[in-house]
Amino acid sequence: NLCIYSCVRSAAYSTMSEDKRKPFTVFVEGNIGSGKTTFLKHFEQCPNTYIAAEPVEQWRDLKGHNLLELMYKDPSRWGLTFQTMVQKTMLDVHVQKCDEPIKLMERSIHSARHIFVENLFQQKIMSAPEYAVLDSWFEWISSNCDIHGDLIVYLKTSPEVVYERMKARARQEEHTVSLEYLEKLHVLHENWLIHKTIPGAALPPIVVVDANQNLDLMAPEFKRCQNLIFSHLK
Ligand code: DGT
Repeated sequence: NLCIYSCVRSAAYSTMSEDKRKPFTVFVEGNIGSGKTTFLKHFEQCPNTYIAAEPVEQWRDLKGHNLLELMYKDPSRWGLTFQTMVQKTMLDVHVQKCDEPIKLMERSIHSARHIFVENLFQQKIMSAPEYAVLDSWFEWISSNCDIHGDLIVYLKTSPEVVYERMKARARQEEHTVSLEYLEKLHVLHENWLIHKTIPGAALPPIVVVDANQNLDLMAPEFKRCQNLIFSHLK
């Protein structure tokens, strides 16, 4: 039924005028190692769905420079440079033309701003002038570009669980990432998506998924989100 419904929806979508072609946009958010990639993989088989992976490879190789590595090695020197690149590449993903009625994004420009930039500033790793420059770009982008989301799927984890996962996957750049860092990112995610304490951050509806359990066992949870996302299609 879902499949027939999506085909009808897709046919209707393709006859819409260009300016009405706004896909139902979902941001998949959560701590490092929370399972965002696994979640998106689940949707690869779904019809009418465009999956936008996070542009990590662009951060690892910008004309031969590994900005992700530089940021982890010396965040006070490279934090602004890295976040500038993140903001630019995430904006690219937000405004990318999408011919499908559903668009799933791994993270968003919003988490870059409200989680990572915020953390660098709060920890006094990023200076106030650097923070102000990034923030003024973020404000300009918010007013002039469509970075709106219709739903956030929050893969909620405990820092200890993602710390173990991150160590197990052993991504080269992340070997210096501490449990303490993951705890700070966790608190920022909770403040943003659960306690909703960030002033001015307009939030779409949020689905919270318990992502602490083994990712292989999460198919039913992913299915629940899939049904919910498809049910939002008008
Ligand atoms: P997953 O599939 O949930 O395990 O997700 P990951 O860990 O592959 O992807 P993600 O987005 O949590 O992060 C990839 C790496 O990039 C990770 O080392 C954190 C880092 N990262 C992502 N976005 C930002 C950002 O805006 N600022 C900073 N400082 N780091 C970021």
